[in-house]
Amino acid sequence: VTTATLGFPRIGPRRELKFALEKFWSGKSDETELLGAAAGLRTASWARQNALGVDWLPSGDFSLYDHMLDMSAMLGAIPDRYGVPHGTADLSTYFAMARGTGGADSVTACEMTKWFDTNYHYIVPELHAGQHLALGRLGVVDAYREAKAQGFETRPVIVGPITWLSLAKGHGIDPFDYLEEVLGLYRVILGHLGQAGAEWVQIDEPILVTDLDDRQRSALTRAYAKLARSGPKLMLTTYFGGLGDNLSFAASLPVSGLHIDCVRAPEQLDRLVRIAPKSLLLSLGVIDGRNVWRADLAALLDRLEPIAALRDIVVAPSCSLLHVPVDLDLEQKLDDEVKQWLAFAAQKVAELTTLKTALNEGRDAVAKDLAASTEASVSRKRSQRIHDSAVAARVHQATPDMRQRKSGHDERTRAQAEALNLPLFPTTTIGSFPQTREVRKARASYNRGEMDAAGYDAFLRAETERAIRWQEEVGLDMLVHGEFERNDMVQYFGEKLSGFAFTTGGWVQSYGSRCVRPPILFGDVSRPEPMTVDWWHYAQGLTDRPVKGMLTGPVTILNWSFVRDDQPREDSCRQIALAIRDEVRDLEAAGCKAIQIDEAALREGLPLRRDAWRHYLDWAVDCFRLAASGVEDRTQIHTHMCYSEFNDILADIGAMDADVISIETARSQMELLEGFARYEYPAAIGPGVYDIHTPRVPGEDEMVHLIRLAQRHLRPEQLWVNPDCGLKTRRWEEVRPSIDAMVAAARTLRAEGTARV
Ligand code: THG
Ligand code: ZN
Repeated sequence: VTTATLGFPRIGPRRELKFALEKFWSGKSDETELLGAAAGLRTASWARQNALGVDWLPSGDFSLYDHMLDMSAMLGAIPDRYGVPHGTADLSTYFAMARGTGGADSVTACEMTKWFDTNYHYIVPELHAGQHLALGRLGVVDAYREAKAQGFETRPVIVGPITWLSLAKGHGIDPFDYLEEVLGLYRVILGHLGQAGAEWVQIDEPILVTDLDDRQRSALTRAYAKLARSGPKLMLTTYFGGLGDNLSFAASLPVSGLHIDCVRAPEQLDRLVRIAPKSLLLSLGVIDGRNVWRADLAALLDRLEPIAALRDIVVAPSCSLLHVPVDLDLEQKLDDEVKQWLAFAAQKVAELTTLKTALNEGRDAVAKDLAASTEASVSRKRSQRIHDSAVAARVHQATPDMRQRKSGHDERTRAQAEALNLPLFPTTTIGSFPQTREVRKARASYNRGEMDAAGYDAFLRAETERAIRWQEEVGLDMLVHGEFERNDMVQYFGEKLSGFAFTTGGWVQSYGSRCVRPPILFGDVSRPEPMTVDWWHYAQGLTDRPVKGMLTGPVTILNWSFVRDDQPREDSCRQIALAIRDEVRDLEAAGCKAIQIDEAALREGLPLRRDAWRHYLDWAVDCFRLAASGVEDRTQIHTHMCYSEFNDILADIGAMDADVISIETARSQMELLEGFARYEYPAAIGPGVYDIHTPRVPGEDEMVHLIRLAQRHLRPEQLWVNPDCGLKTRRWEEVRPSIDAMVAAARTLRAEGTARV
């Protein structure tokens, strides 16, 4: 028995990569310094995993921005607009693809989207008709050589061709038209790795855990027939779920090893062992790479010992450790009880070594480690901190009428019109305003204890007041307080709810240099006291215009947290929903007339397999309704959703029964609204009229144009005017003129509308 890791976090234990990248991008360091920092991180990561006892170290798992982008660069899949027709992507092209460039000859970045069902984003490969693919600089070969020179024998990692093609976007062509060309390049890459000395290569095909069509299957067959004879042995790696109906297909591909996810899909282990030929090396992903819980090692050994007696196996995390924080030992503020239940990347690697030793030498050889693991697992099962009978009873007693607004849309619309008295095409924003350097500096200094609570509070109040005054001046109709007091829309609520623990350094890469610190949902959830009412109250006290109450919805809090693995996700979600419901009612009681409950991550939480969608959507919508339905007809419930693909879940968005929904549509030119119209969506919609994901300031004309397009599909009374997402990542220099133009656009159309009447 040996151990492997499929990938280690790249950002470094203290986000060293983030700081090195941002220093380089801002011109304060040069390429040499950036690449030096990156090399230092790689060496440290190999040394650390090696010291912890990993037999199969990965190389090529590190990336300066994203591993999909690295693959695109190696295949020379560089869209024409970057102006390197037959060349290699140098560092500036690489970052231009990732982030776009500013200035006169600016180019837009490639699209970015979620990596399967994780909160990690990859850069979407683009393929055009007549595109020239050519071998680029082979970063993975360099990484393999670099490790070897330092005395580390590694197993290089690449994204597999069928996953790469399946996630690519074809412009006027089908990416699979490029199959043969891509396979030819993969053969060359594998050949180079073999020549450099790599005996094995890890080739990641997570697409195998999704529903495959015939074309993907035949492409897989074709690909592995070809690649199996390219030099190194292949460890075909699958993760994020079970192979399901693709299991025997995957096991029959002509590869030398197969990795499966035994955490998300433990049931596939026995099936695979039964059908896999002895010559196929099995790599079993038994340590959870998507969550932070310490494993119950004795229970795992019960499962693994009979298998290890029959054949050679590799024990591994379920997927790359990219999705968990680096090192639990750096946490100083987690209390000891919760801390002993957790394992971050480094601790997970150590767990693998314990498993391996027990399997090779017997449990006695690691008796102490096994006892500690069992003790932690028993302590977690029995802890008073986890089980709160009042919470369980409340979920159990939640009735159907708690999920139902008092009246239907028409009546609510009338009551809200009277309460709010808004013009046609009301203007608003999604909630957050720029988190400037000053805001972040004040928060950091407060967190370090340098600024006292009173000083920090005064600072936040001043920022909020400034934001309110500015919104009045610019003429927005429904205001927001700006969320200056919040770090992250999920973390903020996690810190206020019981049942959540939070880390000081538990960062996980979201995209490029951006990271998040997901809260850890460990126990039953309740709300000790109101979380947002004071800030809302303060902001509303400054103005006569309505200020929205701003909350994060239960499904998004759940999807962006590390969640319990000792009860179904939907049970945890209902508990969060009831806590949010309390907050909604408190806001209403304080006089708030419009409350936005964001479900940014509802769409992206969809299961990878279609047959699991129905169940997920049913409980997700149920949780939203549980959170939102406790108010009077006159109280307007808003929601916001990111990631514009909604056509396949429109009925469920309708079933959420919000009064106003704001969505991303600016980049798709309102196409999305066709679906809403066809579905006869009854409520109001704020289709984002400009894309906040770029620094570009939109003109009034283009927004007028977009709202006119929107009116082809929706009644004027149904339309709100807003940007397509929150403004926290933008600068005030961009926000001011953009919102100015947006308000002007709404006024232009209002005047036209009145003229027509
Ligand atoms: N919160 C959480 N997850 C998310 C988003 C979010 N996933 C999807 C999307 N939004 C990702 N977008 C971002 C945008 C900005 C940042 C992170 C994810 C960001 N992070 C700061 C950084 O890396 O410097 C740290 C933020 C902090 O101080 O907490 O800017 O909004 N959970
Ligand atoms: Zn959004």
